[in-house]
Amino acid sequence: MVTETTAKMDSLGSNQEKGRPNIIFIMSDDHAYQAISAYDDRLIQTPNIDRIANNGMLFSNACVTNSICAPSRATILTGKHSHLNGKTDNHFPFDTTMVTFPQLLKANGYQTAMFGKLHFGNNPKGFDQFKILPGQGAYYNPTFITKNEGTIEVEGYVTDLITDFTLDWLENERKEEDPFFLMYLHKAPHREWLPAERHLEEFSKKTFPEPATLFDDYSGRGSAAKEAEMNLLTHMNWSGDSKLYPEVMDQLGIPDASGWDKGAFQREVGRMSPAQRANWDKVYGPMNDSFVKSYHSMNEVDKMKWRYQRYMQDYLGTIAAVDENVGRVLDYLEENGLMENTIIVYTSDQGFYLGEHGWFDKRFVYDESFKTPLMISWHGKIKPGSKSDEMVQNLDFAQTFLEAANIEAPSDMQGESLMPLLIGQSDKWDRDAVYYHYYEYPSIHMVKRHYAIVTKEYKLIHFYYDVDEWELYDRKNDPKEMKNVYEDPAYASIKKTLHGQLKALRIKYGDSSQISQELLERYLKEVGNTQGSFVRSFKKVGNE
Ligand code: SGN
Ligand code: CA
Repeated sequence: MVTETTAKMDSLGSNQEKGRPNIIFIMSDDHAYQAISAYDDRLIQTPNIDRIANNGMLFSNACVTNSICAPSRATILTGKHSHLNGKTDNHFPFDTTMVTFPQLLKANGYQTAMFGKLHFGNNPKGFDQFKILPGQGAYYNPTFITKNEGTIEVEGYVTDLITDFTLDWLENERKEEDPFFLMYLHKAPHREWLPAERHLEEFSKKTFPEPATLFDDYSGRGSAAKEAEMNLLTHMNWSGDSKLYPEVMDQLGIPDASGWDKGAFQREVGRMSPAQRANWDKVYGPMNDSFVKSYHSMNEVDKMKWRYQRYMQDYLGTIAAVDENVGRVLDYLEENGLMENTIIVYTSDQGFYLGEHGWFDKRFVYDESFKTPLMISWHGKIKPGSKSDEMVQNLDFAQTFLEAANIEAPSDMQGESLMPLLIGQSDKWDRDAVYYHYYEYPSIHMVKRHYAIVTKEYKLIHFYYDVDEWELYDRKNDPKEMKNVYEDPAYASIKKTLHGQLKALRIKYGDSSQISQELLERYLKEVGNTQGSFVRSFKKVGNE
């Protein structure tokens, strides 16, 4: 019997074989869609990233299955939800026995390379070449783990260096005769947000509009939002994040509440060469001086406003370098005739809070962290300037790329190929709900374990483990997600329908209370239940 795939593979003549597209997967770390001008130009202009949207399709409802770094990457590479690929949180290393789509691309004649942040606790499989950051990596003079040269220390700024490696591979290592798959993975704009020297001054002078919910008191939500430790005023590090010199904290009597605030500053700023440090001090010295002068007259509102501006200056400053460097890569592709048959993706491992609900960080299924930027261009296949509001997920990349490369996807992958949407056959796309599950708790930022179903109209969430709370949001009428309507009688029938749909989705994806329980026990055994900024212990309350 001839299977569909064999037929597909047999029908590929050598010319068609050559016609298989190259794929460049550009992903930044923690890049909020609010900070890409193709989505929203109030905070920053990103003309180069926007080129991908202008040449292709912009997705306004792209989302992740689990809003945290390494789990998102594992979902991307395996095409499976966290409970099946095993990478539920940042603590456990990736299970390298999992099949990933780059392995399949490589086995089918693709050249494969990865540069930048992976965060798996082990090296990637299925890559001809890689230079990756150990763990989170550093902004200044970072270390890289390489496939062929062991560990190397490189002088320079991380975003520029990852791009240098990428361009060097395209120019000097890539063979013209075979298609390639390239993962170009930025560390920026991950915490502690250190912009490149050339952007320090420019961004330190900017003032940014505040989000409407900066002073959210979480009154319309349950205990998960109230107990999370992501607030700009109360949980951000003064030195590590807001870049006060440690001695300024001492001088002003600001305590090191997290226990690693000053250490975080030293870890990053301490890496700079004397010349880099001198440029840094030129900008951050005066900023520290003026803060010392005004600190004692500032009330809590003033402090929150100051911290928001400092946060945006540094966070967006790191994005300026990402945008410039994406431009370098796009220019190279254009100048070398590679735009013709290359799929270019720009995305992030998840979204991020830029002061909405008073927060930074991610993890929640609430929109700013659940959604993620996504734009894809492919000359001649995707209509330039097109848009999609379909609920696509990071779960879908593996099957999309395998289909583009004419390779049959393993039957246990759980996504959907985006191909119908990309080529304008949206009638062949029928997903109406997605599934979400976050696990890393108790841990830094203290976002409780939860799972959810999300449709275009509603979001039904269950927080479990040390609580047993449900939340329901009306996404159309309450887009900022300020009011949990779970107990509102007006939503009784919607609630019932969503519960049924959630149950069906969990069965479809193979998730269950039993699996959650096993994963919880694994976590508590290995990580403990006293993580977070402050030591505490937990009593299990809710069955999920
Ligand atoms: C670090 C950050 C956290 C962040 C996690 C996970 N603190 O611990 O704020 O949530 O990484 O981020 S830091 O001060 O050490 O940077 S993730 O992108 O890797 O998931
Ligand atoms: Ca991340």
